[in-house]
Amino acid sequence: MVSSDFASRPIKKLVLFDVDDTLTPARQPASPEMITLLRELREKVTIGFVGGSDLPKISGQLAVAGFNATQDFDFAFAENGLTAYRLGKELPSQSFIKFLGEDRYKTLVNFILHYLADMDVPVKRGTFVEFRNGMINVSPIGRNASIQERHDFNAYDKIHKLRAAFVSTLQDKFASYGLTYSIGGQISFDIFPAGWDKTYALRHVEAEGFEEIHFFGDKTFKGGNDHEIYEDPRTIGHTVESPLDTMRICKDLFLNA
Ligand code: M1P
Repeated sequence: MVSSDFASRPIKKLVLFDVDDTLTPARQPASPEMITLLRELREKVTIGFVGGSDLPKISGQLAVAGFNATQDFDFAFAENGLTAYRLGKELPSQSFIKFLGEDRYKTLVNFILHYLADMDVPVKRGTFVEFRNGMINVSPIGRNASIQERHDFNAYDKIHKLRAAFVSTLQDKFASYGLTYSIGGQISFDIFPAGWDKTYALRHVEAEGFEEIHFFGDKTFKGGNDHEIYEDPRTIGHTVESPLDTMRICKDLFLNA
């Protein structure tokens, strides 16, 4: 039976969403129409997001028309669920640095910084390694890139596959560290302990007694950062092409059913 906190929803299902290119355009704000849909959905089902980014970035993208990411979603999972909220209250978490230890982290980040310094990309901006709670994020162009620079790098990397080569080098060099590398966005890749992919978030919801857990994501292909949770037997996965696609499927499945 579903937890009493969610018993008033007519449909006893949990609907989880990836953020970039599922709820919003990549690293950009949600549309007012998406926010309206999320509010309507929450009248019927329990809703949550599972994003790879950190909470400040996701909160900023969803802060449209007074929407609050941790209050207006039942479950808010940033960094794949390493930062987690249930009904506005923060849940206990683990950390990347505790998992790896300072010495191994230093060896890893020193190698990354040397590799980045030797890497030739059309432009370089700032913040090449972002240290987060549950992961680190590595960007050859730097996280301070503008929207146009992001699009340009993404197109360049589709041809030159710099991130894929970088990841492959790290996989070989640090094979004993127990890490996973995930190219989830346009300009960077994430590094986190094996198993701390988006399925990590499911441990926070599996005891809630939902009849079904749906997951919507755009990068559900093998190697994409939605793949593991999409394939997980605990979820019913939906691949979407855009936020508009997400809205269309949600209306069909949960609002107009
Ligand atoms: O879409 C999820 C990814 O979003 C950002 O990627 P990028 O800046 O490369 O577009 C990052 O926050 C990344 O950690 C995250 O997985």
